[in-house]
Amino acid sequence: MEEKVRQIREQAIKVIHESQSLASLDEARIRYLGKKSALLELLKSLGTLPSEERPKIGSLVNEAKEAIEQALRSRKIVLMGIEQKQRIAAEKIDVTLPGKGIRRGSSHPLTQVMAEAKDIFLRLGFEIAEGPEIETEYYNFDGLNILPHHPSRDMWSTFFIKDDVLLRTHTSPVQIRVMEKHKPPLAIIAPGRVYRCDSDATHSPVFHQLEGFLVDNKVTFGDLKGVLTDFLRQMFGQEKPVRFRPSYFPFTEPSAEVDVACVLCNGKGCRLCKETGWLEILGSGMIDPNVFKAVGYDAEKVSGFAFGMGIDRIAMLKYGIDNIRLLYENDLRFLEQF
Ligand code: 2NM
Repeated sequence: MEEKVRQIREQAIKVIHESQSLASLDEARIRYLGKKSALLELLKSLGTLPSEERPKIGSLVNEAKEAIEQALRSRKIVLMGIEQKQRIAAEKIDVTLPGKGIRRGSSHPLTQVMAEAKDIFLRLGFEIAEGPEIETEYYNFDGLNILPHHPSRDMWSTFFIKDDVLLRTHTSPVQIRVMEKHKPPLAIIAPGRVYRCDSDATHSPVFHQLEGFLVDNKVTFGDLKGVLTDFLRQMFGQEKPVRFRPSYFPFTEPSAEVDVACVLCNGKGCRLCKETGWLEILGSGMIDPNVFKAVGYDAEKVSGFAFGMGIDRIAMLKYGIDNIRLLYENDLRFLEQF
């Protein structure tokens, strides 16, 4: 009997020390201390022993039970420590690992060129004005001295929405609206989308313009030349030759178109500049007295210059883009280059 108790006690403690998880430790507890354990069976059979042996065996069984309970407690502490370490190791996050890369977007080439042009004029003291893209014939034509049956009205292939309502063909209506509301001195630029019924490699039915004007007492053609030359040098490079050529617009008199030396051949002559050595960049002129009359200014007292340029054309020249559609198709293989 004594030997049996000793064997159970040794085996239980061995199994407890070798158990590798809290779950198997619990199995060992049930096996050695549970209702069906050998130790409990022994205790139940004490009655079959001679009475003088009972206390001795009884206390041996109790000692074995306590020793097993003690072994369970200490093994439990060890296993909880191991399992916590494993859990922490499994949950560990290396915050120094490189993250998943985020694809970075970039602004559209038209947005970039527009921002560059705006910045130059803002530094020169101009302010930005905006206006509606759906306009009336008055603001798009008549107010600009483009009269109803004047042949120059054909210069702008107009999208009409209905009689007297159209998509603006230039941003000049913005300037008329600003002049109607405010008195000189004024230095304003009007950037924005404009529409013309025209479509080929270099013309899109929707495109972008930046127009502007400066009105004050005694503004001269010299002021026009100074401001526009400075703008073009900032835009195309300080050394780039610039030239002013006489031209015609209904809303300016005199009028001039402004060229810069070709961005490809710098004046030698090539396919891009059609062998002229020059690229036409903007239109300009001294605002016609009829425009001042239309907005209620005294044409005897104020004078001013105005100008306009196509942002799409400048972007195409600057980046060597040969088809305007590329600017509107939003093909990422194209846009990712900017
Ligand atoms: C151009 C060329 C020349 C222009 C004129 C005006 C206004 F409203 F002040 F009369 N705004 N824009 C103008 C002048 C536009 O674009 C080629």
